[in-house]
Amino acid sequence: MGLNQGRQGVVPGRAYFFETAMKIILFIRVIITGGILLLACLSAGQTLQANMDEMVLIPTGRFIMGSGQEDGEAGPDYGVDEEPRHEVYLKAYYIDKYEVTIGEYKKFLVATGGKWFGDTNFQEEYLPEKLFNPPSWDNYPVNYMSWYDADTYCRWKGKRLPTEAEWEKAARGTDGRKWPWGNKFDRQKALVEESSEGWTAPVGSHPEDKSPYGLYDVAGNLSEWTSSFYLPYPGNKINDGRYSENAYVLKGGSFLYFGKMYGRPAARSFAYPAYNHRMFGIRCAKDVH
Ligand SMILES: [Ca+2]
Repeated sequence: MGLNQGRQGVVPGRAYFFETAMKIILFIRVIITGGILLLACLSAGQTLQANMDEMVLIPTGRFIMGSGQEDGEAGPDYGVDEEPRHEVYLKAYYIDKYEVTIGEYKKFLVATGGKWFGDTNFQEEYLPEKLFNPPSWDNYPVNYMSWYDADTYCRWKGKRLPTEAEWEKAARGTDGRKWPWGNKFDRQKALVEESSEGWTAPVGSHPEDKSPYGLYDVAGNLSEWTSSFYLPYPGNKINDGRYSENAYVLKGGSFLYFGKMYGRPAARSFAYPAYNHRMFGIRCAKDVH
């Protein structure tokens, strides 16, 4: 009995020791794995945030701007205000790879004490708080931007709004293609009226809506303000009275615009600078020094 008792006393002791050791090892492994996962998540988040502010260098050179008979029939296939197709020479510049996000715009509001007013025409239906507060919206493009909002934001970033020509070259490349991906329209490649469910999408989430220079969401998501007045191109004789030095050109289609017509980088739309809309967003440019 004494021997058995002794053995019984020894065996449970070893089991307890090994069990405890295994628990400690398991605990350490859980801590290490959790730490690695946490670091990975933080790293991914930082990378995403850093990328949101990334710019692309557009090199010096000529590109084909506007539209002409090569693009079909004026009216049904392209706007008469896009005529004629013409070559434009631009010096090198930088332009944002993505539309400015809500997350990036929040930093501006915090730093300047500014307010985001949202859609002043539909305040009850589209409260800014509805879009602004949830962190999950941070990678969506900031919208309801007036020209003044867009211009002020870009200046605060040490940047500026692109000219219409700079925007079109960055979106279209140099070869005169109709859409960023080529000459055939495909509603699934971009967030445009034909493919959207009535709202914006996180920037860069339509990888095929990518320009030859690597800009995302140029055919869709939001239309973007430029620093150019809405005026006829040299050689365009058609004037329906809409041209104005009080209105600015917006470029690119949107989730509420028909992509087949307005998703083309050559397409032109315009608005007066104080007007904001849920289709209007920002992409900034910068000089090369
Ligand atoms: Ca866009």
